[in-house]
Amino acid sequence: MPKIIHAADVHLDAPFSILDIQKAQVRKNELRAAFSSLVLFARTEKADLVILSGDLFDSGFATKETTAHLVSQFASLPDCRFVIAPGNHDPLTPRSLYKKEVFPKNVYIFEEETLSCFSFPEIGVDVYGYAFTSERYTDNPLKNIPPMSRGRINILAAHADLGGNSENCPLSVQDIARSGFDYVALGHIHKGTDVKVAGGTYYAYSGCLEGRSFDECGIKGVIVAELTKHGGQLEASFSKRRLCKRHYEKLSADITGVDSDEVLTERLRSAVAAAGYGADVLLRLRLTGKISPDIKLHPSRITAQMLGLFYLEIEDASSPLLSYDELKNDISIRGALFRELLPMLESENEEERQIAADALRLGLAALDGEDVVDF
Ligand SMILES: [Mn+2]
Repeated sequence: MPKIIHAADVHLDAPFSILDIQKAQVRKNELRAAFSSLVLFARTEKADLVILSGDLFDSGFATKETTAHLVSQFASLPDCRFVIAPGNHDPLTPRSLYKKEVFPKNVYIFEEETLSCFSFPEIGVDVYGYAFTSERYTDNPLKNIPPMSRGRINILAAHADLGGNSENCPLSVQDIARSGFDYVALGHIHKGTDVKVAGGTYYAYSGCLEGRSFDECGIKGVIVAELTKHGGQLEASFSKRRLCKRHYEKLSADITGVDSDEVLTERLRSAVAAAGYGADVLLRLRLTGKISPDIKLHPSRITAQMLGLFYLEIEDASSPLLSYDELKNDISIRGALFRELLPMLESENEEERQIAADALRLGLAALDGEDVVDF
């Protein structure tokens, strides 16, 4: 039974612009390492075939180290076939890396916009596919499907936007249902999907190999497909495997009742632990809840290291705990201050709410005769 690994959207040499230079370099190396993990995984799983459904490179350029690494990785597993369908980030142009580099014999790259096929009779698999030849692809590659051999396992490697009205090869589920392929290995959408079935064709996005920003949260990896045919009848089993080194996540923590920076740190530590996040996580942490107006917290002083994370961004969306009704009806200058700030306190803009909350806290403290030196 042939074992097939489906991966996509590695985006080698992508920049990691939100991180500092050092961490960006770590992540760049990890992206390259994620590819090595894929090859190591293919080796240990004794995979017959690895399908890379587009955007292997982030752009038409890659460093010498990256391309050399890639070539040596492919060469290290000569018994495994690697099939590449260039996507919108790494289209097959005359100047592309796919043309400039010399890849080993076990690497098969689609070069045409129309469907073509790499046939592997020794494992009973035919892989169909096409290439983006520029950043745009608005044609439908499935409008002319060549006749397939029903006894073979027929796979389509497709960088495509399923259900999308886009310039990146829009395909519909109906296109897939009508296609007659056994499995459609999709790339382009970085959030992986479950394996679904339409008209007898299985299809899935593997998602990217390694998240690169908070738009790409969650565990990333590959799909392992074991497919076999008996008398033209398909038997299929699929599983997902984590391959990412680290993952991006978003989390909310209610900090109601917190009355000092120490308690805040503890509260956030427990929230992070409860979510099961550690040194492999880049976290965007949103603080919610109500904080007594006479307490000034400094969430920006909490570091990733303090919470045992690789990277941390804190977004403070907490609001002051106030008796709004009491202040609203307060006829003194305290009430006037509150009423003046109310539109800002209820603003959609988080920064504005925060400024108003600070202004109210300091204002009320000043009116109470307190020392209002802040920070
Ligand atoms: Mn992509």
